[in-house]
Amino acid sequence: MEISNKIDVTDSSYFRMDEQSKRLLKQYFKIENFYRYALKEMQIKIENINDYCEKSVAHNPIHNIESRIKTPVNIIEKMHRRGYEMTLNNLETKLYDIAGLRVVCNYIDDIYRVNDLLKMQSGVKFREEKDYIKNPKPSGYRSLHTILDVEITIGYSKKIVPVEIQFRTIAMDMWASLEHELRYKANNVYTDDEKQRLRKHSDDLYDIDLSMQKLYIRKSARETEDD
Ligand code: 0O2
Repeated sequence: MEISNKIDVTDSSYFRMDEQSKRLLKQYFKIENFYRYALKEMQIKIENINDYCEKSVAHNPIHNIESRIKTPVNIIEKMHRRGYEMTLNNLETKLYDIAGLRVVCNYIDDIYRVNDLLKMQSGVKFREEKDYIKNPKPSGYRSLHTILDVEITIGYSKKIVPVEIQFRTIAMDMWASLEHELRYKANNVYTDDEKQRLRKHSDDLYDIDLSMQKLYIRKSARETEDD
């Protein structure tokens, strides 16, 4: 069965899916490569920005980049949760995070610099931005989410493909990774006390981010004076 190459057929969520969802996944798998190519293109653009910064200001803003395609089960879950009809057109025009990159930066300023430079790149078009650094989620989650459209051609077909880029510092990434592990893997529901502790840890890490950035700015200023 064609679908078995793309999905873990032992995943019980797949068997529980209604026929419309299964049909949608079959259609999606035919265009999935557009999302893969969009990820690659966007990642190269981001790596080039990192190189540019290293050469122009002797500083690598990026610590590491991760990429992922949303799992088929999560795509269907999001379509259901949002109440969208299970059509390929809805999937293509309403889900912007099928292709996702996580860009972990060294300092908060680096996030905004790389994001600005990325939005200026040729071949990408800005769609939307959610700034959970300036406006953290009540959980304490901090990141800048930017959605950019990139035009992808495969053979004779062209598509405009959205890519979600999550920018975070190392500290924000540590918090989000551990919180994700605590919440999802254990299927955990937090008590009020645990919620407060998680929020406080996020705020403390943000203070550390600000302080590390000040140290970096001071060091850079000293180096400029020495020149
Ligand atoms: P995955 O596997 O990374 O896709 P959504 O929740 O997706 O329906 P929306 O508005 O599209 O709603 O997304 P939002 O809240 O802007 O961003 C969702 C993604 O941000 C999540 O993806 C996480 O990667 C991250 N995120 C948002 N809030 C939290 C949080 O409180 N804790 C952690 N650890 N991460 C968060 P998914 O959905 O987890 O899945």
